[in-house]
Amino acid sequence: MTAAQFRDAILRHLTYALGKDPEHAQVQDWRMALSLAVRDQIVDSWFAATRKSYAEQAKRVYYLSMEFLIGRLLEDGIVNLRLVDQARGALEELGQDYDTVLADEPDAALGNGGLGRLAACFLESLSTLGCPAYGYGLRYEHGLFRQSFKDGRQIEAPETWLLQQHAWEFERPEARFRLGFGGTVDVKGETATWSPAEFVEAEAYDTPIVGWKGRWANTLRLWSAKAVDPFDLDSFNRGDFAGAAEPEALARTISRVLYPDDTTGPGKELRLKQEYFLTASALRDILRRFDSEYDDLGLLPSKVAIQLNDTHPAIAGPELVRLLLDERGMGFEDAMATAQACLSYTNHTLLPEALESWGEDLFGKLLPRHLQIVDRIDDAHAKANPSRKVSARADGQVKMGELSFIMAHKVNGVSALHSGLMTTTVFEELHRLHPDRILNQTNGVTPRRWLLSCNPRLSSLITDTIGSGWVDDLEQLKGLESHVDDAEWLARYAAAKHDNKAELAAWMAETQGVTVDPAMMFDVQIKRLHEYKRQHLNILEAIAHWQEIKANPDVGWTPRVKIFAGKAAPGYFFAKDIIRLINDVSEVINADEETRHLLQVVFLPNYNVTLAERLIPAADLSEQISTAGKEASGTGNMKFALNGALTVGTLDGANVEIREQVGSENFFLFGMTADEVDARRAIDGHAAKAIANDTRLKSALEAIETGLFSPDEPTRYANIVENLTGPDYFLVTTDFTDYWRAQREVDSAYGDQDAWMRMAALNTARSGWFSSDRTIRGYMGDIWNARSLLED
Ligand code: NBG
Repeated sequence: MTAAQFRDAILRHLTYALGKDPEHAQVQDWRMALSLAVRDQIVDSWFAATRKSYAEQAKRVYYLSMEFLIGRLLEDGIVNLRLVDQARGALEELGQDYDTVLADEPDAALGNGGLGRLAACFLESLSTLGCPAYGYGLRYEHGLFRQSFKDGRQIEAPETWLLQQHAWEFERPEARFRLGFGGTVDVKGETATWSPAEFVEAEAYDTPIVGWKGRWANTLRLWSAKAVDPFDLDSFNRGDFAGAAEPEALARTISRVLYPDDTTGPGKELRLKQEYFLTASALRDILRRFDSEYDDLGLLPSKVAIQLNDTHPAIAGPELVRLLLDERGMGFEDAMATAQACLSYTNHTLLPEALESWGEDLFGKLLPRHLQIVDRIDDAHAKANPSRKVSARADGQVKMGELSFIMAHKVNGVSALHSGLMTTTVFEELHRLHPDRILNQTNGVTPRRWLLSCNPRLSSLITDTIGSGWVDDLEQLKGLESHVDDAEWLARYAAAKHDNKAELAAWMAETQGVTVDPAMMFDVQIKRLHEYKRQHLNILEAIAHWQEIKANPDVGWTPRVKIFAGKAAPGYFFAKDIIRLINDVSEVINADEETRHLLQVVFLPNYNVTLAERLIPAADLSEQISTAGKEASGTGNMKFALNGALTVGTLDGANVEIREQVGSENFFLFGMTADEVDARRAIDGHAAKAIANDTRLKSALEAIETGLFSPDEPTRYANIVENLTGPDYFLVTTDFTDYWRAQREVDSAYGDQDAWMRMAALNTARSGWFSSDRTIRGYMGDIWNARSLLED
């Protein structure tokens, strides 16, 4: 497609699909017209892929996830179809600025963090690899809240991405299922008839997800909740207008909001309803598609692979058994075996508070038949494993982790360390009973979005150097290694980084009113706020650093700017206090004329995928400083390394593998190991001991405690100080000393820019293994037994 053809397509859509006269079109009209022109191209490969999947009777992968953090899709589509030059040229001819038009797209924040973004990277890799697959999720009207700051405090506003038009979804009014909740169960022998008390309808919205070079496109199918009878005419006729609208409002609640929490189960009825709504709609859709092709349910496991993204869709086990047993006439044993052969489960966290469980009263009230089936599953498992102590039903709770494990033929962790810890902690006993079930699939990120598209400067240097094969064979980046000692090449690498930093600095000046010098080290920590991720360790070190600069101004400090971004769950008050503390510290430090050329702190509001795409290419230092054993994997850590930021990090999650890949000499390691953490926590008064041994830590804590950063309210951070000087469960104080040491090593390394850039380039060259293409190949081979339908 030429730029001229593209221009004509844009004009046609603007005029006839959107009904806008080019004379009066606004930026969103151009964005929509461009999107529709791009979408046309995607639809062609989408249909071809679907036809081929049917023609070959291929096995399909179904990825069930409560979150898909897809972000913007327009640039993704343009880049994957390799239409960047044409799109740019076409818009130019039409008098429009390409970047402005792209920036108008809403960022679809249908996820909280890593788990949701991983699901989005996986969809893109599944399409790139030509593996027939569907993502199933919920079409939240309101994604993750919009964050702003008032006096340093986090303010949450509802996110309204659907108010801005976008072109990516196709509503499918014909793809509807009626789902029930509550009611009664009439048991007859093995089977039962469930008569729900309440019904809601699930309607599908399809978004095509196109892979690299547009060779394949899979579907993301998101369900929206609708009332069975949207409007109560009787109430309306009585003049009760609110009552008339009530059925619709109630039903819609189910897909209205994303739970703003990625590590704690809110334990609410609505959340369980959402989980069942997603899972039950997906399973009906899967069986409907299966029925259209086959009439032998015995074939199900060879045609259908269902991946449970964490325990949120764990109700899939009992629901699939119920459908096979009560509605399809299969015996219980066969139904359970068939379901197990189709299902597999990914665990994303070891934090005990995040392992879902539901009170049996709530569970039985909403899903009475499922509770009976959970019991049968659990009994069957107990009978087959008479020595077992663990159970999917304990203390009046339905335990979704155990249930998922029992109902899956494979269970995976998301980094080598995490998968190992699963076998010795949460799933120790189940692992002993089923030693072949747990395996590891280390996370990955799609190089199309997280290098090619977000970092055009570095991408074109790479392509100039080794050709473009790296885009879908990321290990080819190894070919850069032989260039890192070529001064001229390294200067080009450094120039790309510098220009990315200058661009970010200009953006920060323009949109945030913050001035930073791109020559300073850009030290970045971006992720959800959580005590285990230890943003407070980072800010404590910043305070100590500032105090030390003031005490010794002339020792040749390396100038740095610490950049933070991330949201705290609205009910997680400690995390919100950390945000406020960082903002307060930032205000004081940035106002200090003596030091501001050496140290600045910036907290950027409303972290999302788009902001990550802006920050990561410009980062020098990547902060991956979680308490060892707590971060299951991390994926931001991979994006940073790929884009040439060096990591300061603990031996946690995928940091371990990153360090192995890039070389320990190109990674700043500090802190305790996961084993040492447990031993240290057992020591009485460990925090007090750590503080007594480190005068810098002591005085940084004192500065907070005495209200240096909150003079109008000196006790504002009493909670944080009490925690850190008392229980300090996440061992911030113990790791502080070594963190400080590592940071000073970072400083001196950064002082030698040639050596630093060489290390950065080696990080890029050696991060090829962290492509989500590699991860998805692992799932396809080890878990799904699925194959690519692309011909090479
Ligand atoms: C998160 C982990 C991350 C991991 C992502 C994706 C949850 C429950 N877990 O470490 O905290 O990278 O999952 O696997 O969101």
